[in-house]
Amino acid sequence: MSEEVKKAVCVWCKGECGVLVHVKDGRLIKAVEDPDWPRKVYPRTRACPRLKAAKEWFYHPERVNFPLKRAAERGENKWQRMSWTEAFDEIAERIQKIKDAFGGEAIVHTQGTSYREEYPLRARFFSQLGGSPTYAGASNICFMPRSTMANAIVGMFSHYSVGPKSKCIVLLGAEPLNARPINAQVIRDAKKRGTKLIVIDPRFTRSASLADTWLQLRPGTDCALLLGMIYVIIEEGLYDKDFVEKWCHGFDQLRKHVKRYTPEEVEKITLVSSEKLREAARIYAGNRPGAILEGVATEQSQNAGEILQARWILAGLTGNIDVEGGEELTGPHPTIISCREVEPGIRFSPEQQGKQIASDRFRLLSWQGQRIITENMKKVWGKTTGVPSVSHGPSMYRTILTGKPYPIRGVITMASNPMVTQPDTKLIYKALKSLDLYVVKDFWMTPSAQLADYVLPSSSWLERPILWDFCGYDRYMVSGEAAVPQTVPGEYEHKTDFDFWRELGLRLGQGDYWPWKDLEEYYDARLAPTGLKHKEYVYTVRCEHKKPGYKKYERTGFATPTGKVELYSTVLEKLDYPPLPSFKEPTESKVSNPDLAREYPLTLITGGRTREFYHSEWRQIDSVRSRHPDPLLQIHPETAAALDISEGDWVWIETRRGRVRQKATLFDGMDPSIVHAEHGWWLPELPGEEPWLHGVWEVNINVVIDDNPDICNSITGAWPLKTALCKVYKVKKY
Ligand SMILES: Nc1nc2c(c(=O)[nH]1)N[C@H]1C(S)=C(S)[C@@H](COP(=O)(O)OP(=O)(O)OC[C@H]3O[C@@H](n4cnc5c(=O)[nH]c(N)nc54)[C@H](O)[C@@H]3O)O[C@H]1N2
Ligand SMILES: Nc1nc2c(c(=O)[nH]1)N[C@H]1C(S)=C(S)[C@@H](COP(=O)(O)OP(=O)(O)OC[C@H]3O[C@@H](n4cnc5c(=O)[nH]c(N)nc54)[C@H](O)[C@@H]3O)O[C@H]1N2
Ligand code: SF4
Ligand SMILES: [Mo]
Repeated sequence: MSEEVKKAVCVWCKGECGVLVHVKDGRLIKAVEDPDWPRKVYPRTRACPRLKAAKEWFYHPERVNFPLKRAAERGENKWQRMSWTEAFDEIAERIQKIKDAFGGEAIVHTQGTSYREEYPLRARFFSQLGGSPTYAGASNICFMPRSTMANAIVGMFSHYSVGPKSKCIVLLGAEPLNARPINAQVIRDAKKRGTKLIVIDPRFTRSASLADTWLQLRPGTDCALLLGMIYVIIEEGLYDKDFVEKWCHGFDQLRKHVKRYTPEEVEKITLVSSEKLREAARIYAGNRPGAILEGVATEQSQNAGEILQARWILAGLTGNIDVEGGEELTGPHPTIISCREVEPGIRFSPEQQGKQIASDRFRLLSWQGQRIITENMKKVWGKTTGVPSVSHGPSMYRTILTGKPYPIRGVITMASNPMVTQPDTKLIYKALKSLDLYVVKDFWMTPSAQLADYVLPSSSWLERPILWDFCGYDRYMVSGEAAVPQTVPGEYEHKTDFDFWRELGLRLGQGDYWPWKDLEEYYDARLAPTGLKHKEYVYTVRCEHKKPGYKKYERTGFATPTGKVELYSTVLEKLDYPPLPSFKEPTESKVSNPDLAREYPLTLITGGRTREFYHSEWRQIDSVRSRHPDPLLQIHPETAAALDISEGDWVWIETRRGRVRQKATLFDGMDPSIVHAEHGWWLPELPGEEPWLHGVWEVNINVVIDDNPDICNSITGAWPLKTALCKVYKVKKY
């Protein structure tokens, strides 16, 4: 047969690039940039190392192609092939056994990054199981805090909504030039038009090199910095008086509250000079409309909730909300049934819902906060995006170990790799090893999969249709850019995640809840209100972005309890949190713990994105790995010299929790007291059996990071990934 070329959208990272997939005789030949794709990204799609490696990835000899069952003790890396029917039957039986002995909540789920579109299907499975509302993963530190806080303060969310009208962009703990190819292009274009760019980052990033002003703050002090900006904007009268008067709730309380955050006081905390802070506040308030693009550093902080709250207060004060080029608010898609809407967490009985781990403690993202937000949203938008509630991973792993408040005996891990991406790896390891049942569905034998009883092969985006609706937010859904057909017929025994939940559900008496026989039928059902089938949708709607209009609040009010932008948050107050944000010093810093800092004098930031890897993925793909063979620790040349460390030396990074090694690379774009380690590292080339577990104890920075619930942000549950105290020294012999 001749070669076929199919249009698709790559979802291997946040580029969402239009691609052409070449297929011959049912085999993938290559995937390349689609020259007709209307939206450009930076770096260009054609330069993407992952896309170039598509075939290498797809047919890699180490890919898991058949269901596997453990054939020896856990961690011995001995496996036996089995059929899917056997796998489903056995797993369903073991789930039933756990449920009978300990209750449905004794089986939980760990989930991964947000681009796996079908993950809300787990809610369907678990609610019908009479099971656990506990799903843990990255959600407390990635995307959910920012979207939920936006929902709480302004009643909807705006995500990277800058455009030709934007006069100012603030990058707050974000580095889109590495992490977000779509937004990187938008920012470069804006810069060319003369848009002001403020970058708030302890490191001199690629974006910082484009900035009009770079605020080089001390890690973990964003909240103080933003409160300082709020102070300046209020005291210098730079705020939008009309908007504040008509549309903001709690201005007087805010004004009083920020009195203590004078630029001079804030300088002492953040180490950003008071002049620079004033300048930044004036640029931001004086160049409207503008938007703040918050990155993951805001969420991976012990001050996460307060930082995000302050960020929205700034947007409210300046009247930047729901204006073109500012923070454009988007509602739920008016017609399409979003992936979350179709899986209402509400199906859990209140009694089961109450069993969500740590939902009493970290209340904003748990069912408690989501309930308030959902009600608000419905009032204004008529429906909700179906906000899912998020459980607290660190608390969940501790529950596995203690059996308190109830036993958890089974875990299903899908599209995540907790042994690499979740902190306190030693604790995760103990917890996973102690289970009665551990199931992992992935493409690879990851360090997490090595601890499983069953490892199940998965279909990649090339082998399954996709309807990527970005959690139901209109902006993304209208674009329709990620409605993709299956482009390569599945080979071996890869199955979609949809099939996994459905087949398991069918065996556990959930027949009524799985009416669609495959993913495509499921998408057809969700697209039904548009009158289009998934197949038609793919080719009809391609990367169009219909704007939902501006200043919609003038008609409807904001979807908050007061109908206004809540500078003073009644939602947080209802959840028993302070209604106004305050700065708290990180628990590991020279200021809060000088004794510890004597032994561990450096501040460790982790996880700045690299252009090659996506979290723990791609380490086994030679063409990608050869571009970035080792994990890198950025260290200031002066610090390195004092420690006799040279470029390329292997160094130990030690915290009070242990040590791992990475290779030193000298970088003078940060304070000498800071080092920056890459995350996501394991070494697939090392043996999978214990004690190696593919090098996870050697190079995975999360081995030395803490996520004790006692130090997590009380509002969002965030664990600190950017502020640990460490010391660094040369590896003597390796
Ligand atoms: N290639 C690639 N792309 C990715 C990913 C990937 O793994 N690889 N991951 C994806 C995912 S899931 C996410 S969440 C996004 C993340 O994307 P971004 O949010 O843009 O995250 P980073 O690129 O890590 O940039 C975070 C920046 O915060 C800075 N920082 C560290 N500590 C602090 C602090 O205390 N305050 C402030 N203000 N800044 C600080 C760091 O120096 C870093 O430059 O990337 C996505 N895109
Ligand atoms: N120290 C530190 N740790 C961090 C971060 C940091 O900045 N610093 N960042 C955090 C952030 S923001 C995030 S989002 C998390 C990410 O945490 P994870 O989501 O756990 O990370 P990934 O490495 O992306 O793991 C995804 C796994 O799922 C597999 N997979 C991919 N697609 C699919 C699919 O469609 N189906 C199935 N079944 N499997 C699939 C991949 O092969 C991979 O093994 O990491 C967090 N961890
Ligand atoms: S991996 Fe990311 S940048 Fe590369 S083609 Fe896919 S979506 Fe685009
Ligand atoms: Mo993330």
